[in-house]
Amino acid sequence: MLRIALSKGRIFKETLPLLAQAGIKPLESPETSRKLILPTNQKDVELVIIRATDVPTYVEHGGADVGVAGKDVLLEYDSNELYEPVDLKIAQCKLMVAGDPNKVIKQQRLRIATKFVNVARSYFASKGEQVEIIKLYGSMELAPLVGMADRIVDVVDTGNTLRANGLEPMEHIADISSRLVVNKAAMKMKYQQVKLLIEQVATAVG
Ligand code: PRT
Ligand code: MG
Repeated sequence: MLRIALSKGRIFKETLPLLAQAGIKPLESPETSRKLILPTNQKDVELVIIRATDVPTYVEHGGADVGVAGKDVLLEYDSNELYEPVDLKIAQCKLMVAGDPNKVIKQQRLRIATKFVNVARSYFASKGEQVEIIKLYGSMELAPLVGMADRIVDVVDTGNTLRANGLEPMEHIADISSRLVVNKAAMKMKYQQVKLLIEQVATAVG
């Protein structure tokens, strides 16, 4: 059995055509099914549907053999135990520092609200800036509005969410796309199956 970890939403939608090119089609949709394990048309391939931020954890610990995760999630997870053989070029966005550039900042240290605490810490450290990191799990845009933070670090696509909340993209940290990730043991133990999947998916990406 080859188990593939995916998150619902944009990653699932954009991975589906790539899996189809590898001959893999789920028998149910995660949007309508309550099942966490979705069988596919190939009896030795199944999909597990989990939170985007849990994908590297499942793949590293063998809960899944392979998975699809955003580079933002992988940068934050920061593991040496995952292979990252294919850039799928899907779910593209940018990791950015954002804020209200017109707002006067009184604190000596910038207060940064983010769910990407490791990425934010190392980004500001690389600039030689001492900052205070405030960990959030979502809706980062709210933190500057209520005066809790001076900046956020978040993924930005169109920037509409920032603008709708009076914020602007200010500094570019990294270009983001989703990656195929592979468990190291699965790479050895299921070499033929994993190698074929990598090749077919890489071909589908073009
Ligand atoms: O939703 P959940 O908390 O479970 O996890 P998640 O938000 O990480 O999952 P999901 O499915 O929303 O995102 C999965 C991956 O998609 C992320 O890890 C990124 O790699 C990638 N991606 C691409 C994005 C976006 N584009 C994106 N626009 N992830 C999130 N967004 C957010 C953005 O932060 C903003 O809040 O979507 C909103 C709209 O963006 P704008 O800039 O177009 O307004
Ligand atoms: Mg989301």
